Amino acid sequence: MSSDKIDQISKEIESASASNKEELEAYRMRYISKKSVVGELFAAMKDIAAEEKKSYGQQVNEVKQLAAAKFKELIDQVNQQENQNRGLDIDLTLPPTQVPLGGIHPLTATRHRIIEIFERIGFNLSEGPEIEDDWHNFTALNFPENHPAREMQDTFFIEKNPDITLRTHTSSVQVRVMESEKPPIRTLSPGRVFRNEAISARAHCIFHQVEGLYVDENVSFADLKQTLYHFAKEMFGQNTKIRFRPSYFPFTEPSAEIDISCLICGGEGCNICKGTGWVEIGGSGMVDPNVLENCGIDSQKYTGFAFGMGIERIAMLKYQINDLRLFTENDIRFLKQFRPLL
Ligand code: 2U9
Repeated sequence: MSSDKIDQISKEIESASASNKEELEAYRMRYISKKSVVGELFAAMKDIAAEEKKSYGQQVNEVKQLAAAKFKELIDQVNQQENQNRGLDIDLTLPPTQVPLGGIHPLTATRHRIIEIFERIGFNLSEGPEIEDDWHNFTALNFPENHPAREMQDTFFIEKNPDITLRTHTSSVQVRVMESEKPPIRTLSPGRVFRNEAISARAHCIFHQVEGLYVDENVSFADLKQTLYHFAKEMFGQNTKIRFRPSYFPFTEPSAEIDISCLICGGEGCNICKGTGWVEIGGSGMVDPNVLENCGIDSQKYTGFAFGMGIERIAMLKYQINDLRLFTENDIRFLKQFRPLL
């Protein structure tokens, strides 16, 4: 095999080109593969005279390296070319594909709005455990030993241990706040609560509450009324009216249920308010002195008001949702009716 032949192959390699995968493969077959012309140069080694073997071997190795370097260069060229071609397929004048945006869940939006309203008038947020003991969920809150709310049909107990429950309200969080802080206390506790109820359009065994507590010297029922009136107007509109109906809760005395004027008919009477012109939004009252004392607060010096609302109930009124189960079914047709994140 002559040097001329080697030179000729080198020149061929130097001037080789490829503009697609097929030409690249043809190059590989001709100059890289075992059966390539370079392969043949190696095979011819056996016929080379002993004294020339070294120099011949060097030349052939150089051709081999040249072929490999050129191959790499051609691969890069072809890849680049293909990317450019792909780029040309894109019509830049087309409108972009819409990426569907998620929305804020109506319960989250309602919780945020409630918190925002109370934070602006000086309430802070407090959180506590969902698994509670009897003291924080019932006893400190003045529930009598045989109160029906303690019974199995209303409360979930952990492994039949009557001392450990899933909290039935977030008042337990506020007991913890009073035990660890001194008045003035102005706190809001939103959270998940659990009751042993059958699931229907109007009830669920898991739902969400916001409870508020204000304890200081000279806190009065008038403060409670004004605070909740302010909340109702901010949440449901400035024309909203509010009324209090006497009620009973073990933890407040006196106690009252809170109604607002019906959002749908403005008080005229419709099927949402069952003709009364009023809809209930929660309960409230002055914190029972026993509860203050149970939490280590001097009931001679301090008074307090408290209130509680179901977040589902507020969201149902606000967005006119008529079935509680919609909140947890994750039906996209329901969820996408709510404001997107943007
Ligand atoms: C402490 C003392 C008292 C919170 C209150 C209510 C009245 C009430 C219900 C509304 C609908 C719960 O979600 S619901 O079923 N809540 O009627 N809650 S007063 O009273 C407290 C809280 C904490 C230490």
